[in-house]
Amino acid sequence: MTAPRLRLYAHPFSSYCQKALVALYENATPFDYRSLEQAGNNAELAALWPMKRFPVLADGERTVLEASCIIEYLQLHHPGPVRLIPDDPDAALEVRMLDRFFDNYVSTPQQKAVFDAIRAEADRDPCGVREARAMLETSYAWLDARMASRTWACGDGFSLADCAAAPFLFYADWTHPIDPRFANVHAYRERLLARPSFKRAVDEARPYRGYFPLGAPDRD
Ligand SMILES: N[C@@H](CCC(=O)N[C@@H](CS)C(=O)NCC(=O)O)C(=O)O
Repeated sequence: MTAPRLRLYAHPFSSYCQKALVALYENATPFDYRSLEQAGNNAELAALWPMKRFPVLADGERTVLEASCIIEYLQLHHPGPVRLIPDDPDAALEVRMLDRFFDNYVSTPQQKAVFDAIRAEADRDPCGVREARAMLETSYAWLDARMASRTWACGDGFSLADCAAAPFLFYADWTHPIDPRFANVHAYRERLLARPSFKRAVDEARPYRGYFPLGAPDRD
């Protein structure tokens, strides 16, 4: 058997990597998982992308950065039966907009709170963390109203936006619990957790839960 052409540099516990993994698993796309738990793969990642952020996808000589762009790239060059970006340009715009929402207004404040906790006491930014937590509250409220009438972020079809929502809401709830009054967000998060592609990513990340700086809750 020939080795898959695609190489994904990723860590199973990373939310952005899970976002790309969900897309790969949705379409059962063959790829070589270059786990960053293995030191040699970190050196390869650094050679491809000096920022050393992950995930990074390599396809032959081509390097693709950023989880959203990886998902776009997969649909263009390695499509499968699940269309994560709709063909209709207007529907695609809505999907990309929600993808940006989950990245900028859920993941970014969630990571702010987590990374602050691993800084030395003197370097912490309590005001920034308060602002991040307030942003998460606003995001939960906005999303709750939106999800009252939808199964997935953009309606009936699972999309790029749901690939983002799954890991970002997963860790956001661990970091800044979603209030029970946001029942539509909780129900959406549960649907995402039940989706086989994301369930697989969550299960693969289980051995690393000890890495969560705020302490992983005993659930999910
Ligand atoms: N904008 C990037 C963000 C990627 C990112 O921040 N990944 C984290 C892991 S979840 C990372 O690389 N952390 C290591 C570091 O910051 O050095 C994307 O959408 O892929």
